[in-house]
Amino acid sequence: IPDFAGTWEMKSSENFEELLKTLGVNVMLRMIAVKAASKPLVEITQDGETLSIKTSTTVRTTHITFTVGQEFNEATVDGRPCTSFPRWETDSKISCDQTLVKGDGPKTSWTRELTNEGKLILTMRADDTICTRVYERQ
Ligand code: TDA
Repeated sequence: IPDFAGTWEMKSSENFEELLKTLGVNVMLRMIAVKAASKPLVEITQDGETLSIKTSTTVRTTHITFTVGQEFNEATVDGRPCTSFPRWETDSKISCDQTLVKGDGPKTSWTRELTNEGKLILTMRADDTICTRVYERQ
């Protein structure tokens, strides 16, 4: 099992605003979100296949805890409650499909992968839009 634990800072981000656009977030909220999301702090603790991920920004802090293979509740990037199902896509990559608790919206999911170089790659997807963010340990 890969070790995701650590304090991570973001080194690059692609398509974050496009993702919000696909999710239907209006231009004013997008501006605020893009600025806030440019400097996230990600703190991960891990116990076996149970991960706890705290993501802090100036406008929103989220904290999720899940065990790979078990459903949990979280929210999509635009803040809609969803049920998530994380599973191993490879030895070092967790892939998580999300289902909205109510209403319809774009199909969303995320992946978190640890590379051989010790980087953490987060992807977030809404329909065909994929945002990729690369983190390194602080
Ligand atoms: O883990 O790097 C990550 C993603 C961080 C996302 C931060 C989102 C900040 C605020 C979003 C507000 C959305 C408005 C609808």
